[in-house]
Formats: sequence, C-alpha cells, structure tokens
Amino acid sequence: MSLETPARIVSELASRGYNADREAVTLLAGADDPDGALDVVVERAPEDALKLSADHVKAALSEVDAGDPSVSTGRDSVETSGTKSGSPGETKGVDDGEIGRDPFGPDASRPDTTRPDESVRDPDFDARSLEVAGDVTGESTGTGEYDDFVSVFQDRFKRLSKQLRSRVNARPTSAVRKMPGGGETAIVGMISDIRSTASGHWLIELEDTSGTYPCLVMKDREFADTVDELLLDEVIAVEGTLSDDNDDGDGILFVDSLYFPDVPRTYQPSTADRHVQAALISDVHVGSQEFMADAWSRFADWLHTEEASAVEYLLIAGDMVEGVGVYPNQDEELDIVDIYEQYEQFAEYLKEVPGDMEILMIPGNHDAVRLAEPQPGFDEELRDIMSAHDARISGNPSTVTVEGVDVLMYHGFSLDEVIAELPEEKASYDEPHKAMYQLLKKRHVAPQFGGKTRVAPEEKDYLVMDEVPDVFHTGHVHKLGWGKYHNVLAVNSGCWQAQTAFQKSVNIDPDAGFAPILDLDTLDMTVRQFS
Ligand code: D5M
Ligand code: FE
Ligand code: ZN
Repeated sequence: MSLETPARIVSELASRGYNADREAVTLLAGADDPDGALDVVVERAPEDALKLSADHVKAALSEVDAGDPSVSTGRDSVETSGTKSGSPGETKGVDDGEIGRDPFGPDASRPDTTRPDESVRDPDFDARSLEVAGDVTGESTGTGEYDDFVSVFQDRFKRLSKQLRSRVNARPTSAVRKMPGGGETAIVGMISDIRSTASGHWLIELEDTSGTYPCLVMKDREFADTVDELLLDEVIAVEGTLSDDNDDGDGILFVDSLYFPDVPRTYQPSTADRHVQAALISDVHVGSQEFMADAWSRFADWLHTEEASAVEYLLIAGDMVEGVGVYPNQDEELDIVDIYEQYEQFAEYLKEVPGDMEILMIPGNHDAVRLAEPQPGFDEELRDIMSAHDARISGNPSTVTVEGVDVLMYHGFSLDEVIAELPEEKASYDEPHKAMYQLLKKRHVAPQFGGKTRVAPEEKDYLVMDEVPDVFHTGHVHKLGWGKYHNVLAVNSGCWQAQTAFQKSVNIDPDAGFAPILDLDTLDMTVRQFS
C-alpha cells in the first residue's frame, strides 16, 4: 500500500502516533516518494511533537535532498507498517469497546485508524470548503461588569428590533406614552414581564431603549394562544389600539397583532453543488460509564465503507466528554475521572473515523470551557489533545458554512428551558426539533436570561441569528428529532451515552447511537442507527 492520497498519509501518521496539519499532509502527498518522505519526517520529528507542521516536513525533506546518508528513504519500514495497518486483524471490531476501559495503557492511546476498506474513500479535496462565522473564540470582551450586561442587551435589542421594524410602523414607548387615547400604533420591545390578569387576559410589558409599555392580549383573540410561546427577554412587535385614557399617564395598548422576528415562509436555503454529505452528531460523553463505545466504533467503521463514501464532514455539536462536576453525584458514573484523560480518550475515538474527513466541533455544557454562552472554543491545551485529523474548533454557537450551506451549530442548553416553559405540543423532549423551531422564530438561540441558561456579558450578542441558517444543528437533550421550519432543517442529533441514573429518575429516555446524515446538495436527511 503506498501513500498516494492525503487520507492515507493522515492514517499512516495516526498509526504512528502523529497528527499533522493540512499543509504538512499536502507537502508529503506532493513529495516524489511520499512513503520515504513520511519515514524521514517521522524519524526526524522532535520527540515531543504530537502534530507535524509544514516546517517539520520541509526540514526533513531538505535533509533528504542534501543526501544525508543516515536518513533511510527506503520503503521497507512503510511497507511493514502498511501491511500492519492493512491487516484485517488490526481492524477495530464492532465489539471492541475495550479501549474505553484502559485509556492509560501505552498502546491503547494510539489505536490503528486504518481500515482495510479505506480505499473506497476518494474525496475531492478541492471541492471542499468549510468556513466559520459568529465565533466568540478569542473575541470575548466581557469583564463581568454590569455595563457588559447592558451592552449585550442593547445589542440584542438593536439587531432583533431592526428585523421587526421593516414589518411594522413602530414608535418608541416614550412617544407612545404621549399619544392621544384611542389611536393606533405599534411597539417593538423586549418582553420584561408577562402575567395573566384577574379576568384571564394577558398583560405583556414591552421594554425598549426609552422605557416600558403595558400591552394587553385579550383571551378571546385568535392569537391569544401564541402568548404561551413567549419567553421573557425575547424581542417582539405588537400592533394595536391605545386605551382612551392613554394621555393621562396610565394607558395600555390593546394588541391586535403580534410578530416574531421569525424566518420568512418563503426562505430558500442554499445547497452544495455536488453530492456530498455531513454527519451531524453531538453529546459523545467519553469518560462516562454510559458512553457507548461499541456503537461509536460501529459508526466509525461504517464511515470507512462504500455506503459512507460521500460523508466528508463530521460536525459535532458539543459535549465531547462527560466532564467532571457538571451535575451532582456525576462522579459515581464516571469511567475516567480526569478531564484531560477524558479528552485524550475522546481523541482516540476521533482517530477511528476516516482521516480524510473534515471535522468541526463546538463545546457543550459538559466540556472544559466556560459555561456561560457564548462559549469560546477549546483552549490550546485541549486543542493539542484533540488534534487528530486537524479538526476545526469553534465556539458555541457558531455558523459553519459547508460548501455553501450555512449550518448554525448550537449545543442546545436553552432547549431545556424552552421545553420547560412551553406547552407540550409546542416543545417537548420527544420532539426536540419543535423547540428548535421556537428558537428560529425568536431568531435567538437562548432568549430567556436569568433562568438556567447562563448568558455571558459581552459587547455584542453572539446568540442572535442575524442571518437565517439553512440548517440548525443542536444536541444537549439527548433526543433525536428533525424537521423543517419555513424550509430550514432543524436537527437535534441524539447522543452516544446510554441512560444515566439521573435520566432514569426523571424518565429521560435518550436516543443513543444514531447518526443523522445530511445530504448537502438536497438538505435531505437519513438517520443511521449504530446502537
Ligand atoms: O443533558 C442531557 C439532558 O438531560 C438535558 O436535557 C439535561 C438533562 N440532565 C441530565 N442530567 C441532569 C441533571 N443532573 N440535572 C438536570 N438536568 C439534567 P447533558 O447536559 O447533555 O448531560
Ligand atoms: Fe450532553
Ligand atoms: Zn449538554
């Protein structure tokens, strides 16, 4: 087996315990004798280098060109390793969940990632593109001061109200206060309070930069049941009629219509120009006793098959590892108690997927980054540990544009809150995509502040959806569900962790071991089961 493709080079390096950045792989692939060059590079790599860079490759290749007699450029060692990697006996079988049991053994840390059927994958690297936007990593400005909370709210209001102002003729609440009674007007505001009145109507307090104004939704209005979709701090618009006593200071607006920023019904998503697929997964939870190692390996094995040859992207929406101290009594169910060792083990599992795949990951609430959203991507230390396949790392949330398709990736912490606050038919654990529809409608991934979801003070609100995504991908609730909302595909991708004791106690029955596979050219989805 020779190393003519980047995928093989990545696999071969991984089997020898190295990762390499993209440029290094390209340089090796372009060498006259890639096999020999790889030998030299590995031989010459600094002891402590886990990841080979283009500089390592260039330095090693220049020594070969200079004719250093001590450097072996022969093929023997590669063939040995090629044969070893190619041996079916070395392939990780579907029952081999053992690497999760002994993460510390010297051999266990570097499993062989090459499958005998690697040759069925023949990706078109030139056609690939993956760009990330809306990532807070390295941009965080928050100092935790009160002023930052003011800024983040002002920014949220400014951007969401802009989306609504084109639809209604709104006035600031300070101006509405001075209008004569009985007149008609519209208000765009952030919901600061919702309560029911003694007679069963709804009083919604809307706040803008000039003050607040009470708006009344009568219980017999046809849109009265949308009130139970409302969350505090979301931005909406209302149109209505002012009470007769408006100009004496305690007026009220009787609401005739209510608008969310929303996604236009006619939204036309973008698609890729070729047949290519992305696997959307989340909540791997490596380090938990319930992590499903067998299912993961079956998934990784499947990715090496003909059937999966178009799956060139792997998008992971948070909770790579189980973490430590996330929930009370979590330690009783930990398989690996050290967080760094959990990431090391996760990296080993990542190496099981084909080396040519383009991987992007964002963190979740179990990951070792700040809990408040937006969460920055993993720090340098964790990136080094998870450097397999040169995966891209960005914050939660992030928008990743894959061959023209905008995928909004958000771990999904706020889904618990949306599900708790809204009626069953509008958001539930059994239909998590419906809770996602609500976030799309509100054009914000974590509308309610001050509840369970922690929002970090920043100058800018990274959680607003300025642009409509083509695909919205979340995880966190460990349930599989997908559907289209105004042509936007919403996918909640399940998990790789069997039911935990806590989940059992509250009747959460997770959908574990599924991989939703998205056709980027049609936005159709197929779900594969590996559990
Ligand atoms: O959470 C997975 C799902 O289970 C998510 O809906 C939250 C819920 N969950 C899990 N453990 C707990 C505890 N201990 N308290 C409250 N809610 C919980 P994940 O964060 O991905 O484990
Ligand atoms: Fe999770
Ligand atoms: Zn989670």
